This record gives sequence, C-alpha cells and structure tokens, in this order.
Amino acid sequence: MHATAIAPANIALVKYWGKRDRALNLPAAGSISVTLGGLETRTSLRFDDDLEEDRVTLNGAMDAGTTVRVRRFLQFVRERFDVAFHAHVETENSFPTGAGLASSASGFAALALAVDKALGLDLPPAALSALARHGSGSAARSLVDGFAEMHPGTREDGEDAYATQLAAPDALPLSVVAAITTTAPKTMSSSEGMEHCRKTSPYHAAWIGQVAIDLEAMRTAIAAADLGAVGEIAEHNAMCMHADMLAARPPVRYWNAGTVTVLDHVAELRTSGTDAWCTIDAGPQVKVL
Ligand code: 2P0
Repeated sequence: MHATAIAPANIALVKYWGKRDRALNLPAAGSISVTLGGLETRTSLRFDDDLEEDRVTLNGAMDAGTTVRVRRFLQFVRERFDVAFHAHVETENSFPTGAGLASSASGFAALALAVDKALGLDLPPAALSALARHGSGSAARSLVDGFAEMHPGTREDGEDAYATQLAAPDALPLSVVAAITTTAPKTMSSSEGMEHCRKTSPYHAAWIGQVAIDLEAMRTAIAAADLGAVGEIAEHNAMCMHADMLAARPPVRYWNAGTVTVLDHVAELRTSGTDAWCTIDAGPQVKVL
C-alpha cells in the first residue's frame, strides 16, 4: 500500500488549451509534446487506514491548491478502484512550481504511477495515461518517452483520451533550454485560464481549428525529422494559443517583460544563423527549442 515514483515534465509542441468535459478532464483537441529530462517530480504515496483525510506536502510544506487537486484525484482513485483508505502524499519538484514549467504534468504522472504501484494495479500504458489525465490533462503525456501525442477521444466516458508515443526520444536532435523569467507563482491556473478563454475569447474556436492543422503538420515534420519545421510550427502554435488568451475578456496575459526580452534574443539568434525557436506555456517562462 505504499510506493515512490518519479515522472518527468513535458513541453507541448502543439498545445492543449481547452476542454470538452471538465468533470472527466477531457481535452477539446489533441496535442503533441516532447518529454523532458532534468525537470521531474518525485512522489511518495502511502495509504493508511488511520487517516481521516489525505495529507499532502509539496516540497516539504502544505500547499492549499495542491492539496485540493490531489484529494480530488485520490477520491476518484478510491471510487474507481474500491479503496477505503486515505493517503500520505509527499511530492518534490526539481524545478519552480506553478510558474509554467509543467509541474502538474510531472506531478500527476508521478502520482498516477505511485497509485498503480501502491495498489498493485499493473495498468496497461493507455489506462495509466488516462488515469493521469484525470489529475491533469498534460500529465497523460508525461508517461510517454520521447514524442507523445495526446488523443482527445470521442467516448463520453473519456477512456479513449490518453497519450501514445509518436516517435522515440532520439528521433530529432532537439534540446530545450528553459529561460526562467520569474519564480513567482502564476496568477491564474491553466484550468481556469482555458475555461475563461472558452467562454470569452472570440478567437477560441479559431484556436481549436488551428490545433487540428498544426497536429497534422507536426506529425509530418517529426516523421521527417525536420527540425526546422518542428520549431517553426511549435513557435507559431504557441503564439496562436497566447493570441486566444490575449483576446479573452479580461485578457489572460502570462508574459512579463523578461518573456519578451527572451523572444527578442531568440529572433536575433535565428537571424544570425542559429536554429532556435520559442515556445511558451501558461506562464512567463520561455522554452527555447
Ligand atoms: C500544454 N498547458 O499543452 C498546455 C500549454 C498549458 C499551456 O497543458 O486543467 O495543467 O490540469 O488539465 O494540464 C496546462 O494544462 O491543465 C497545459 P488541466 P494542465 O502543455
């Protein structure tokens, strides 16, 4: 009834930003990511029949937002797998939390793995990915090595919404540098931000349409190991997602002045002949491909 698991973060090359079902946490569209080395979450889980509620620590301290999300996930686990106990959860990130470095992706991937091990479930990869998705949509991709594609699925119960491998880690000679522009937590969670865009941004439907186009182009670029095309599509896709955010009312703006400075630097690098492209998630950090 106890286990420790480690899972990596991932960076989306075609982003997930919009849900088709909030209760089951189902994405409105697919996404493509690459799993990252160096940024990871380590989670220890212990079910305990003496506990009356789940006890959660993040980097050694209580964190209200994390506790709420972990309890919701563990409640789903208790109902799905008929478990009577609450749990101790200790989770550590090797990078700043909640600042757009995909901590919920590595966090819920590690927690899903720990649940699988602690309960001896031995879930197949698709079911494990779908389980992680209940915690966080992007977590479904962190259980895949290399390049992952998240399938939005069509089933009402969402069990066909999981990630599979698109290409092995060495399919492309790609490195990712994360430029940290601030370590402050972000002001609006991804879940809130994407729902606000769905409700108020006149560009949201266009964004969802663009994802379908970019998924097709990205699959082709990865299969051809065309790094230039991967970088160009990824940067354009990220800018389209942020256009959707900026068009919301009031706008969702995760960028700071440092974010724009890094974008300028990367544009200069490219002009001077270095292959480099930017992508930005729901936070102020810039990841340079
Ligand atoms: C992504 N993001 O594809 C996109 C890019 C943020 C911007 O996946 O509500 O934390 O937990 O399913 O997974 C962040 O969304 O959202 C995310 P929930 P999640 O990486």
